[in-house]
Amino acid sequence: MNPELVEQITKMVVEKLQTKASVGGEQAVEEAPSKMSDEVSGKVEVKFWNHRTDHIGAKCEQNLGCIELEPEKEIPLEPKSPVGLENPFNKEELDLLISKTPARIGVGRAGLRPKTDTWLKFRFDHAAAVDAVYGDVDPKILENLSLFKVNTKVSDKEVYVRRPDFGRKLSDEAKQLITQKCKKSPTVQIIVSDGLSSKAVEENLEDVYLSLNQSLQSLGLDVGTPFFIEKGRVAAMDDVGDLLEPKVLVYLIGERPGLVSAESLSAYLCYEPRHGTIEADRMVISNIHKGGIPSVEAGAYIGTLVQKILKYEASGVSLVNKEG
Ligand code: B12
Repeated sequence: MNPELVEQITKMVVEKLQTKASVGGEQAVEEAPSKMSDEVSGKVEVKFWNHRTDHIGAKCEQNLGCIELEPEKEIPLEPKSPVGLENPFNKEELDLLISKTPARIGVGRAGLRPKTDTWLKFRFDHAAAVDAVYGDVDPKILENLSLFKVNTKVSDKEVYVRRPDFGRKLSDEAKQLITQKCKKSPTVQIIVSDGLSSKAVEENLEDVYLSLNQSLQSLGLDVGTPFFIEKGRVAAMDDVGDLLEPKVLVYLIGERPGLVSAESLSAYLCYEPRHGTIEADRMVISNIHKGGIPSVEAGAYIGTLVQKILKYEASGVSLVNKEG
């Protein structure tokens, strides 16, 4: 996306979240970026799935870095996929259910089998998921963002899939390179990994990264030297924490593809990650993709979350406990 547009949107989201924080107290920073108007977002399609209208306004379950949804004016009654049932018992109810989920419901069947359309769509989505896991990130994207590349202890994708523990450890060469090239003890360290979807990185990284940086800059935070970890797992952040000792680490990583999206990115955050950090002290903003949280808004939002983590000197469950 064009950098000026990214800047404009980032500024708006950060300002909005901060205004809400000053008006509504601490809780407001947790709110998700809302729908941007079409004039501002240009071609950005902002669409949040709003499955649980009854939970609107409530805090997320366990508060683990969840994003709250803003109330939608009206529930779209248009079905997201054509109803495959010829004579549904209650068509209105079925349309309503379908409008609330991207899951494959109401697709009908032909005898005992799925219909051809349904089956082909399933095969297509499954192939996209496999490609996302086994593909590599286009090196041009890393070049554009000046990210140097390091490896984990994983040799190839088969090993990556079978041995998550290898993906959680940096190789010895990686440790050397990171120590040589990166600024020590930054306030914020950003790292990126293909994780379980290189497609997620290709589709979303540039926008998330740009708006995250702008958001951190506008908050006056000092950012370290970013880099890319090939075939990394979330807990590889602990090795990076030991080496660089950042206050907050933001880890942008491809999510395990589902049959709804194969290009979904997550941002895992942690205050002072170190070897031995417990999972409960990490937090995640997931579902960053064009059918979920749009990348530019996600980047801006992550910046404000970093600010909150710094304020409480805690992340994940510890942050929730400190917030009270
Ligand atoms: C696989 C998965 C799991 C697996 C992880 C198994 C493993 N060792 O790989 C299991 C079943 C254990 C799991 C558990 C939980 N999960 Co989960 N999980 C996922 C899923 C489907 C994919 C994650 C992924 O691709 N990660 C990237 C790869 C590369 O990471 P990895 O290094 O291989 O594995 C690590 C991460 O997956 C991480 N992780 C997984 N879930 C969660 C949740 C949170 C809050 C955190 C901080 C980390 C985390 O833990 C793994 C070990 O370090 C996502 C869906 C999504 N759209 O992202 C939900 C998702 C991330 N999980 C979620 C939740 C709520 C949980 C639980 C809190 C559920 C619970 N009530 O116990 C726990 C917390 C686990 C934790 N580590 O703290 C939510 C988070 C919502 C949010 N925005 O906060 C998601 C988005 C699902 C959803 N839509 O509700 N999860």
